[in-house]
This record gives sequence, C-alpha cells and structure tokens, in this order.
Amino acid sequence: MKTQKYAFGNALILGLATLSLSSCQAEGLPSLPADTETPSDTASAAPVTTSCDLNFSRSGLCASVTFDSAPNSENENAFTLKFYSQVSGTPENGPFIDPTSTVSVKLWMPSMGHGSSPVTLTRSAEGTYRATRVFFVMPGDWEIRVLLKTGTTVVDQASLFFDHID
Ligand SMILES: [Cu+2]
Repeated sequence: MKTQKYAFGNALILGLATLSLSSCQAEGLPSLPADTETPSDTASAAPVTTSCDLNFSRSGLCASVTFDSAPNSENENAFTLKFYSQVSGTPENGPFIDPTSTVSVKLWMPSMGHGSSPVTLTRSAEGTYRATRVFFVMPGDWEIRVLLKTGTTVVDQASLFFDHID
C-alpha cells in the first residue's frame, strides 16, 4: 500500500517535469526573470490606468502605436512605436526603454493570409521607433505585428488588430 502511493507520487512528479520541459521546448523561449521578479504588492499598489496597445507579456513591456494620421489603404502611412514598462511606465511619459532584443514590424491581413512590405523601422530615440513605408495595400482587416527577436528567434511578440481600414 505504502509502496504504491510512493510510486504514484514519483510518477506524478515525473509527469509534471516532462510537461514543463516539453512546453519550454515547444515555444523555444527562454524563461524570463521579469515574471518572478515583479513583486505582487507593487502591482496592486498602483492602479493600472494606462492603455497597452501592444502587450509583450514575456518582456514585461507595453508599446504604444501612434499614427501620424488616420491609417488608410490609399496612401503611405507612418506610425511611432514607444516601449515602456508594464509596471512603472505610461504611454504618455514613459520612461521609454529599448527592448533588449531587435524590434521588427510585420503587416498582416488575417482574413486573406498575406502581408505587405516593406515596412521600414528606424530607432529615433530611447525606446522610440518610427515605422514608415506602411502600406495597407487594400481596404479590410489588418494586423500590426511587432516581433522582438534575438537573431532569428522570436523571443516575444504582440499584435494590434484593426477590424477595418478604409
Ligand atoms: Cu488582402
């Protein structure tokens, strides 16, 4: 009886270890210390009143997206991307911080399964990037996907969805 219980316990622990290992490998993402370092009392002390256009949950970052003018499919569009801490930053005042990995932007049309290139991204200040040559090549639904990469590995990503761009 005792032996059986013990064996069951071991099997369970083994099962859990295998599960967490395989999920890590599947995503190919390193475990980030930010999640565990964030003290829960700090998060609850300050009410979260900021918007987070793009939520990079693995990096603890938000990014705001501000278009120069209303996005449309007729013309070239441009927008500014600003990164700030989910815990201590705001989209208005930052402080704006560079992600530790490389930032890139992809335009995607989810309903049709195609993208649009080229988008040109240029860092203009700390935590601040300008996206130009943004062409929504047809009216409809569009996604702005922002990728954080180390080499060719995507370490984090977030998307902003537009139901319809005219
Ligand atoms: Cu399309």
